[in-house]
Amino acid sequence: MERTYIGMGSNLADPAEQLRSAVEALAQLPDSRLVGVSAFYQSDSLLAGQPRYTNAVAALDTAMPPLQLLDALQAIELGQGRERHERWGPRTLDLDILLFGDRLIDEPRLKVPHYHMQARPFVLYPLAEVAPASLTLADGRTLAQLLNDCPFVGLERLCS
Ligand code: A4P
Ligand code: MG
Repeated sequence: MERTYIGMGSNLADPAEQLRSAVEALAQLPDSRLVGVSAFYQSDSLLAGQPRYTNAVAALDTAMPPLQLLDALQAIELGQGRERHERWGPRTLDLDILLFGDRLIDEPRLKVPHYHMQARPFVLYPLAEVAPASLTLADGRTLAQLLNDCPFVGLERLCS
């Protein structure tokens, strides 16, 4: 088993409910064990004119290889009505593989660590609830350092 962290986001069709359904689906994945789920956080979309997002991060241990996990996550997205019209468009559910053990993956369909995660408060603060502060990225920076460089601005932690 390897420890993965999954970023979850939604800004359509009752986002909190979308995330709760996604957590249930993650818990059902084969050869995997859901280890933890952060609180839900709300923030403005990075793109103007889109509804606010709700985000969370799940810790999952899995024996699936990375591309098989990606397939499984995309099946969950589709199962929850995601339609891909445009990249970065509003979505019922977005599941991103943030980290997969300590692997560096650079394939056409899968880049890990997930691009931009190092500077996104809506990724780092929920991640810190399910990962140790000593978690170290490939470039040697720890989660604690990343948080230090990423102010808690514009985030609202929802009571669960
Ligand atoms: N892909 C490559 N690497 C990965 C990975 N590590 N995990 C590929 C998952 N997928 C990965 O993804 C496009 C393709 O990326 C996939 O087919 C997969 O093969 P997508 O989910 O269809 O597209 P996307 O989500 O629109 O693009 P992207 O670049 O993932 O967008 P982001 O970065 O997720 O940004 N504001 C707030 N507050 N909260 C948000 O969550 N999200 C976005 C979307 C914009 N603004 C936001 C938020
Ligand atoms: Mg995505």
